[in-house]
Formats: sequence, C-alpha cells, structure tokens
Amino acid sequence: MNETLDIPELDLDPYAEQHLLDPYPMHARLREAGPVVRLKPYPGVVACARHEQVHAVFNDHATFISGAGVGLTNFDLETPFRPKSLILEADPPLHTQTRAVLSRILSPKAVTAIRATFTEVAEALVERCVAKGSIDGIHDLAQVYPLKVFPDAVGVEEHGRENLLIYGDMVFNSMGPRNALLARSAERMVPVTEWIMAHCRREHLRPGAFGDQIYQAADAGEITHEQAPLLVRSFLSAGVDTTINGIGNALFALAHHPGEYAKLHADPALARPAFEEALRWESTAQTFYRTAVRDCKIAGVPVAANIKVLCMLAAANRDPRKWPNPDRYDIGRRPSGHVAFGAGIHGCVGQAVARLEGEVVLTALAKRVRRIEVAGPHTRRLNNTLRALDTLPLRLIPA
Ligand code: 8QM
Repeated sequence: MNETLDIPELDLDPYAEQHLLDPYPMHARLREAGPVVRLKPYPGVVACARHEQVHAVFNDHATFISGAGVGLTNFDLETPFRPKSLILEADPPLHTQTRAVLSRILSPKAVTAIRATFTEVAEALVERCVAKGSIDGIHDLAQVYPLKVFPDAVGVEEHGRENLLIYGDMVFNSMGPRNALLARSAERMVPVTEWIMAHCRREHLRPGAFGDQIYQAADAGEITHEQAPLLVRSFLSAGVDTTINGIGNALFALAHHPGEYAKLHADPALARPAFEEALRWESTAQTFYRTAVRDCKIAGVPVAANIKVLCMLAAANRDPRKWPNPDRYDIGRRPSGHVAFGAGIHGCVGQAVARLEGEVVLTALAKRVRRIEVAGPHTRRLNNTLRALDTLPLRLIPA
C-alpha cells in the first residue's frame, strides 16, 4: 500500500506564472485541501500551507533537515548551483558553530551600533525622494537603501554592488524548479560569480566591518579560514534582496492602504509594527523546503524519508486558523508568531538588521510624507522564492 495515496493531491504548479503573480488564491486552495498536500507536478514533494504545520516542521530540525537544500532540489541527488551555504544549508553540529558566529556579529549590540548611521541614510534618502515628488518606490527607495547600508556594514566597496541584485535573484530562483526564471538568472549570473567570490575575501572587506569580523572569528579558531569566505557570502546572499523586497512590499502595502498610512503618519512610532505586518501580509521569502530524513508524520499524515517538504510561509502567514481577517493589512495588529523570518534554529539570524532597516525607512517616511499615492500600475519581478516588485510608481505628498 502506498501511504501517500491518503494525502490530497492538487494538480497545481506553485511556480506557474499565474501563481507567482498572485499566489493568494492558490494558498487558500492548499490550506483548505488539508494540513499536508501533494502536488501533481512534483511527486517527491509534500506541501504545508497552514501555520501550525509550517511552524511544526521548522521546529523539528532533527527530522526535517536543511543540509539537503532548502529548495526543491535534493542536494543528496543533484549538485547545488553553488557550494552549499554553511548556515542555511547545514544541520547541527556544523550549523550550530557557524550560526554562533553570525549571531554574535548580528547581535542586538551590533545593531544598536549601526542604528544612527542607518537612520541618517534613511532620512537623507527619503528627503531626496520627497524632493522628487514622483518616485519609483523600488528603484528610488527600496533598492537604493539596503544596497547602501548593508554592504557598507559588511564592508563591501561601492563599485559593482548592482551585482548583488543579480546574485540575489539567482540564489532565490535556484530554490525552485529548473524553469525559465532560473535559466534567465543563471545566464545573467555568468559575469557576476567572480565578483561575488572576490568580495568574500578578506582583502576586499573593510577592516572591522561584519565581513572582516568573520575572519576575526577564524583567527580566534571558532571557524576555519576556509569557511570564512562562504560565511561572508551568506551576508551577501541573504542580506540584500530580502530587505529590498521587504521594504518594497511595505511601500506597496502602505500605498494601497491610505487609512493605515494615515495612522502611521499620525504616529511614526508605528513604523515597526507597520513593517512587521507587511512581512506577514506579503512575506518576502514565500517558501522554503526541508527534507524528511526518516519516515515520519506531519499532522498524523505519513511522510516518507527523503520527501521534500514545501513550507509555504506566505500561506501560513495568512492562515485564517491563526489570524483574524488574515488578508487585511492592519498596522494595529501585533503579528507576532508570523513565520516570514522562518522559525526554530534556522530562524533568520539577521532579522534585527532587517527590522532596523524597515523601521528607520518607514519612520523617515512617516515624519516627512503626509500621503503616499499610487501613481500608476506596478510591475512584478517574478522569482521562484521571493515576492518581489520591479516597479512601483508613487507620489509622495510632503507633510
Ligand atoms: C535566505 O547563503 C546563505 O547562507 C543564505 C541564502 C539565503 C537565505 C539565507 C541564507 C533566507 C534569506
């Protein structure tokens, strides 16, 4: 008897253009079909779209491992497109060691130390946007800000930073199937790989910055010198495209909810919850996979060893079992428990930096801008993992 026959199967490809453009109807279908669902186009996968199961899978890292990749590809069967990340695509005990180093570099104390600079840059950038009046929310704000502050903090030079956008697109496309999106990214990546690798090396990193601190940890014997460049690479992989789209999606949410923006303008201290709610409402990273290491159960449903478990963070973050009026963007909500940063031992190690960026950008806007108007149709940048915008025409009405 094939036990997987008990699991509802949907003939649906989450990576089809229609679902990447508007994933929410698909999320509802997946949640309603059951706690664990099979997808006809991907026989080696089961999907969880409800909050309870996504949370449970993330919190059982011994059964649902990351070392075989957190995308669709099983790294035990196929070669990854890049050497495996020593933190994202690793399990204890390796993960425990590398995580300790990154977690210290990105500690609350470190975040406090960068706060003043991050705030100044946000205020100056918002000032320039207000002076322009009509802006593209993505190209003039959401992209510019993280691309300035984060590589500065890591210690990467200014020249060539646009390569980080091409790299980010590739990293997140590579977690999906080998579709046209991945092929296009891979093509654009060819002239960029060399630059990325070079900028992970110590001689290219500003002394004292986050990147150099990885090498200091190697000097101290906490990790090896061979591991250091790959851990710097994790900053470059995880720290740019994510925050760009977190901020871009927050601008989208606020532009489309003038009432919520009015509350933020009236009380700029709401910037942090407004950003947090945007993460719940439009989760930047829509999906991550785990790999079952043994025959096991999710919500009582049998799942066989080596099955890839698709955790749909964005669907969990709008699960009506967890959230009242889940489709409503409401900055008065306290969305704690959302899984936009994941959960468990792999929960985003940089989340304090991401929150800082979101907070200071939205605070600067709230103080300086009375109203944000949609000035034309937006366009999406389709990606196998990220919820991303390409353009977002806005008009900023000054306070
Ligand atoms: C996603 O390379 C890495 O270590 C890495 C890449 C992407 C992420 C995290 C880590 C979750 C933002």
